[in-house]
Amino acid sequence: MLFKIFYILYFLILFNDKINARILTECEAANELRKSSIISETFIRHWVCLMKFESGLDTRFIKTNGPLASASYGVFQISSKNNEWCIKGRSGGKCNAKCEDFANDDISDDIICAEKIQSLVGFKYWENWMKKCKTGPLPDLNNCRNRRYSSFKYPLWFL
Ligand SMILES: [Ca+2]
Repeated sequence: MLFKIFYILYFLILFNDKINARILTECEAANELRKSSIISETFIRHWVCLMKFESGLDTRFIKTNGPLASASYGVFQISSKNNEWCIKGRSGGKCNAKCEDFANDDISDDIICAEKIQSLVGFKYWENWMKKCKTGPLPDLNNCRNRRYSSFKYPLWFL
């Protein structure tokens, strides 16, 4: 009986977390990038494409190969590998950041680090950019500016 209650609680917590996950729309992503004022307008579509194919625009997405392996964090999938850009559990790396901070809903710090990676390494840092975005097609953001952005565009399959 007790086990069943825990089981139900566990799934409630799990679902609750999924429901709270912030999946950006392409327009919201573009907006966040513009708001940062460090991303060149020329490359906005490349950035949105990159975010889409790296993380599905999920600000909390973490990809890991086990507790001791490196992991990739957040909407830009910034890797903890070799502590190069960020460090697990404490600030450090070239972005002087804690990797976990790249997996929350405030992506302003993520954008700063991603821009740094792009300026030092280039878009080729992102494997999925190479595969999906380098030669296009890039997302069409023409309808973004005059529209109210829906925040209820969550796909149903995530449940
Ligand atoms: Ca963040």
